[in-house]
Amino acid sequence: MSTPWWKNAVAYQIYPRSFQDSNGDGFGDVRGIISRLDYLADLGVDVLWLSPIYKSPQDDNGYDISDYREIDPLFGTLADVDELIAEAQSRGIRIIMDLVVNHSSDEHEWFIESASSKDNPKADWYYWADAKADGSPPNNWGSFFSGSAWHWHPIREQYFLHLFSKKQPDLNWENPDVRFAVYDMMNWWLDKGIAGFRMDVISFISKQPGLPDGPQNPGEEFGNGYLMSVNGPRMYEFLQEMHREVFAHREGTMTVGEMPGFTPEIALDVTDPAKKMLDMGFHFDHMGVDQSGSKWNRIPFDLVKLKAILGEWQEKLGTTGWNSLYWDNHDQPRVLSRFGNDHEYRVESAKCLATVLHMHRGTPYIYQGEELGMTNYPFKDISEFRDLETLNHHASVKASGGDTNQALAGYQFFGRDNARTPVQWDTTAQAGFSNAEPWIAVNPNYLEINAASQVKDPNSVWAHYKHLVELRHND
Ligand code: ISL
Repeated sequence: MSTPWWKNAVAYQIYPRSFQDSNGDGFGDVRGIISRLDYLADLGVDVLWLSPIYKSPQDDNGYDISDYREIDPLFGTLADVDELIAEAQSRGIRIIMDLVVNHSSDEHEWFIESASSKDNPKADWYYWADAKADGSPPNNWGSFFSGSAWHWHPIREQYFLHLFSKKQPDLNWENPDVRFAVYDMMNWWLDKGIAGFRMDVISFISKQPGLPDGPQNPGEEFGNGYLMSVNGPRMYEFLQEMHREVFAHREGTMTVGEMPGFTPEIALDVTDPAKKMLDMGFHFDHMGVDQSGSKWNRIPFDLVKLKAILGEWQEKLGTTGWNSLYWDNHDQPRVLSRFGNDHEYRVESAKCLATVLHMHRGTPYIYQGEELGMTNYPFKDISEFRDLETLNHHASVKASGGDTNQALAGYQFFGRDNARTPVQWDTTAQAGFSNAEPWIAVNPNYLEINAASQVKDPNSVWAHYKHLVELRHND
């Protein structure tokens, strides 16, 4: 078998709402991406992963999808996407879409029907359960976005499960109708000419049968629903079925799972081509080296530990499996501010981190702005944050009388909004991102850090990334 194209490729993640605004509404959009394709071709990247642009109430910035076959008007139209695919292709660039099918939006017609009664045709497309005798939720799981993972639905008079926000009900993958509706939609997108998918929290699609309580620490309000829903007993089966129904009869596709709970052992199975699941997956091991307990609790960065983790993944996946390599994405703070020095050694840190990542075996991912050495945002106040994870957490700390100042320090360093500020294109107003006020503020350091100055500077962070991309191609 010939080597798949993605083994010599570099991927670039676009978070569309913060990439480039073309219509002056303060949100990035598909036509904005089209207008920057020459920049991406110049950088040399081979494949673009687009964070979700489907129709969505935008509760979680598009990770809550109400129609998988429509584009949200915020981002454009299906015709714009067709044009993007064609324009990218003419520059030798492929597109992969974000596939968010562990959950949908509560405004998806599937959920609306499912919620309408206990005996409609889609009654068990989601996880529904009666209240306990005292009216409390069916189990002790907490949501990743604060509060219980269960929400009471007044029409159906039952609780539904949501591992993420209450506007992101979990789809019931035990039901084959759900799975085949998803495969059908995936085939529809691939027929349109996209190259594949990044699969959101795909390691959560198989839950522990019976949804048992998770272990609960004394004094904690909720039990650990994560352990009861990650890497469940049917995960391999579902991924293999998906492979058979969607990818087996196609050439040249690419799949990357976002895999909380991924271990090198599981990854070796999942990415072994002979096992026909996924091409690669994102693990989180290296993202935990400066956290302890909760994601907001910072401990000193441990370089030795980081090296050990990266080394272990290289060794254990060996020549059978395949790694996804990343530092930044839309859920992580900027790596430069996190593991590097984002002031006097900003350029050196950015180049060093880039070199380390791109010299590993696997497919490297560049997150928008990483190639410019963009940094965390100097957030001062909770009012500057937009992310529901941060806002929900803040509300729950406040409600329980906790220390909101201490919590703010966590958001300043680890908050996802750090990576979601607009791309800094040039020194004009709003860094060239938009001619309106953006949905989230531009980092004030855009006068110093921007694409326009770096593309013409042979010693810039951008030039360094371009070299690394070239090296990968000449490998
Ligand atoms: O950033 C996190 C919360 O602390 C991660 O745990 C994140 O929620 C997890 O990586 C799953 O992320 C994906 O699914 C979420 C969405 O909010 C993220 O943006 C997405 O990447 C729910 O769809």
